Parts: sequence; C-alpha cells; structure tokens
Amino acid sequence: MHKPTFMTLTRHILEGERMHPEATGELSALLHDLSLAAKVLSLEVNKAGLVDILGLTDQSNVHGETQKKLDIYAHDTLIRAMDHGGHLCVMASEEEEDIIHIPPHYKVGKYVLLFDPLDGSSNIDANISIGTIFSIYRRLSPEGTPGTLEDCLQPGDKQVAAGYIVYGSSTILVYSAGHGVHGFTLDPAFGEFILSHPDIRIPEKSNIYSINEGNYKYWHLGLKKYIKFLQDADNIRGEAYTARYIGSMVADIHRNMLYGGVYMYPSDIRSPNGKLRLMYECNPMAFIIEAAGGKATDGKQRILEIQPSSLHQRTPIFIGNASEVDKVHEFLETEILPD
Ligand code: P6P
Repeated sequence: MHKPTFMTLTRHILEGERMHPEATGELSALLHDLSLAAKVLSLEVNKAGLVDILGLTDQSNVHGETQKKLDIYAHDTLIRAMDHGGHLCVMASEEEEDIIHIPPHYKVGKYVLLFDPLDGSSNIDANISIGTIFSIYRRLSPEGTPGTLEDCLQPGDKQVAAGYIVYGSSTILVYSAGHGVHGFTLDPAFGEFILSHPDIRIPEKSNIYSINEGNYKYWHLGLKKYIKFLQDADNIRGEAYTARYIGSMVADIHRNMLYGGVYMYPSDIRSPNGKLRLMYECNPMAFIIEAAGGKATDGKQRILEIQPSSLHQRTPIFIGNASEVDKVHEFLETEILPD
C-alpha cells in the first residue's frame, strides 16, 4: 500500500479506526485529545528555561517527592484536556493519590486513562529529555456510572492503547493501539504530529544496557554477575556493550527501542519492588515494547500479567530486546556465589 509522505497523527488514528468496523471513534477522539495536550506540554517544556516555571514548588506529591512546577503544570494540563471529551469514566495520575473523577457536568465515557504527566522531572532544570506516559483501558463498571478504582486496577495486557511523548531534541509521540508501534514527530511550524517512525520494531542487535550503576552495592548477586558479564562480553555481533543511562526512563527506553538494548530498574536490598510504578510507567512501556517485538518482565513474569493491587504500586522492570531480557533471567534465576 502506498504510504502517504504526509501522514498526520490524526489521519493515522482515523485510518486505524477504519480497520475496526465496530469502532465508535471514541478511542480515536481520546488519542486526538491526548495529542493536543502533548502539543501544549511540548511548548511549555521547551520554554521552561525562559519562563519562571522551573524550580521546586513548596508542595510534594503522594510519594513525598517535591513536585516541580512543570510536574504540576503537566498534571493539570492533561486533566483539563481530557476530562470533558466524554470518552473517559475515570483517570489516575502519578501526581494524585486517589482516582480522578470526571466532573458531574461532563459526559462519562467507556475508557480509563492513567498517566505519568512528566517522567524524569528531576532532569527538568538540566534541560535533559523528559516524557509523558499514558495507558488506556476499557472500563469494567457499568456504562454511565462514575468510574471506579477497579476500572484502573486492570492487568497491563488489558490495555487497549498506550504510549509516550518524549520532549527532547524534538517532541515525538509514540503509541500503539495493538497494531504495531508508530512514532510521530511534532512539526512546530504548524503544530502537527507527522509520522516519522512507522511500524517500529526493536532491532535484534543490542549492545546498550541502561541501569543506575550507582546502586551496585544494593544489587542482588545474580544482577551483579549479569552486569559483569555485559562488561566482559561482546554481543551477538561481536560488539562490546556500552552503558547509556539518562535518568529519564521514557528517553532511555525510546532510544533502546530504536537502537536495541535493555533498560533495568531492579529490586535491590533497599527497594524490594524497585522504584518504577506499575500502572502508569511499566505497563504502558511494556505494552509498547511487546508490540515492537521486545520483552518486559519483573525478573520473573511478564509485566503485563501482574495483577495490580494498588494504584501507585512499584515493580522491578527489565525491558528491551527479548534475547537480553532472557539473558538477565538466566543470571537472576541462578543463585551465583560471589567470586
Ligand atoms: P534513579 C525518573 O525519576 C525515573 O522515574 C525514571 O524516569 C528514571 O529512569 C529513574 O526514575 C531514575 O531513577 O534512581 O536512577 O535516579
């Protein structure tokens, strides 16, 4: 099929919708509303250095982390963009302890949206890439009623769509609705997301590993042995491994998905469940990476099979090339004695 060179996100979503006769267009409209929020956030993130919205607020979020002004701005922007479209019955955000109800005067829809409004926000003041992550489910509770916590606590393999926006050298929106992974770069000249990365597949070649090696002393032995293995080994193409760690999960995983590689935030002696959040960081990124041919586990099971028990629960994560994630498992499963 001839692929038009000027494929906008809106057109791509609508063409995806046409593949499903039963589609009502609600998911398309939801994704379109998300892309509008992404444009607004891109504008603010890219001028954050100029406008006084850098620096810390005097507030902290549910996790006790001091919120950056841009964190709160991104959270508020997403809610304002998404709460009145009539497609959602409930939302949940990293920045809000409880679920977020649709205001009573707005129509309630059939989808659920969970998001991390600004992942990697500790990097904001250093002008390092940061990102927004989103996860979409169909509701479980009866149509027309307010959404519930149970609507939000569904395993990741029930997602109908997921994606992220990276605010970096350019702003790119990557999403999957279950039919491939597609990347769209924002053309600021006329504010459109243009298809720049059709049908992303993670390359089998992988010589990048991403982990915070500053936590080495807290790692379990199997992980220590794996990282040592990487530092001594060559990959399947005889290339030495290289360490790349930005401190922004979205940026690290986006790079690894394009170049090949594995991102790890493991459990360790200090943090038995790791650091990253299951519902609005790991599940959507796992949905994307599996749709691109990769793998994402918690060191034992697929991220997408974890049955959630709370909105902000953490999980260890190993995500990237299937061969690399399998290799990690080999080391984690073998209790290896230190040298
Ligand atoms: P550490 C950002 O705070 C984040 O949630 C991810 O985006 C990032 O990969 C990780 O935490 C960085 O954590 O402990 O290595 O600084």
